[in-house]
Amino acid sequence: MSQQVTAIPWEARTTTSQDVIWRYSQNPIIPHNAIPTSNSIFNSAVVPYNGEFAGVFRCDSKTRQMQLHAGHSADGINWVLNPDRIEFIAHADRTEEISAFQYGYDPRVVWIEDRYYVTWCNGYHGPTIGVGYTNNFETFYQMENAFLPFNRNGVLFPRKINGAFAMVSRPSDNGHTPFGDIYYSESPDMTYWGRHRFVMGAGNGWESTKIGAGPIPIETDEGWLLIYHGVLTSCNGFVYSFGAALLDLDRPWQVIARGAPYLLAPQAPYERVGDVPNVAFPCAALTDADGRIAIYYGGADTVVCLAFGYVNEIVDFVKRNSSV
Ligand code: BMA
Repeated sequence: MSQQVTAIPWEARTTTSQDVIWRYSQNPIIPHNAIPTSNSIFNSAVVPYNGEFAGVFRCDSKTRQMQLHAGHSADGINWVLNPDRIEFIAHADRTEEISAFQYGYDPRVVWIEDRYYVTWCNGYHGPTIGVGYTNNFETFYQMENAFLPFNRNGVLFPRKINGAFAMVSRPSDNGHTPFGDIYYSESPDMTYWGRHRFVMGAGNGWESTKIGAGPIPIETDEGWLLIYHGVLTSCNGFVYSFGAALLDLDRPWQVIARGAPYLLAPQAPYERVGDVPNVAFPCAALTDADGRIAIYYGGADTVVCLAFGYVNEIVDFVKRNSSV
């Protein structure tokens, strides 16, 4: 299974941009109605696959069920999504009584060792972290949930750390959680998770209500680059922006630096207007050998968008503007 891609989506920074990352001029890249049954398509995860790209997409249906669909793309921008939702097959150790599908949303996807793992917010008496895998984006297997409810934003690291699978997550409640900190957990086998560590909590301003990990952390010489969403509570409700932090490579619960300003806040029309206004919610990022990064994020819980930058510029920004 090749992890190499010829080219990630890219558009150069405009001469007028003063920001660390910048939006794709052709946003949104996936409209709300890309498949006949969808009310909205957003908060989705993509990876390199066989020289092209594949992904798992959050498609809320016209009955307003939160569902996961597979998709493929030659260029990472133009996507063909499967009109039928993913029907997970129970992995060998998964017992019947937890197999019924309630809902699935906010997927993340990562290649670790021999397969693509998928994590998502899985309905099991409330939201918790579902774990599954695929090798071909056609057949998907579901393993045990990683945690008890309630939990959201379970994001795997792309390799074992200290011999164990590693994941950050955000314990929560069964509603529109008005709190939320990021924790680190590890597992010898992707089933039993423990050794939980506090990573970081809600901060100032744009991230004052709650935070949650976004794309799969990116390994750099300076630490794991964690792009994460932060939420503030305005008089009109939650506002979802995203920023970045650097975590220690061997002890990722130790925060080396945390950018005080956001990287991107909902300011474009497709982030401000939609089913849930004022949301920019990242779930995936592609990087290339030249240090470029393409960040996939949901706009206003309605569409999929792209933003671009350079990994080293984001790392420098986080270090220069660190609040820790
Ligand atoms: C969170 C999740 C996200 C969503 C966000 C804003 O709780 O449901 O999928 O983007 O709220 O509505």
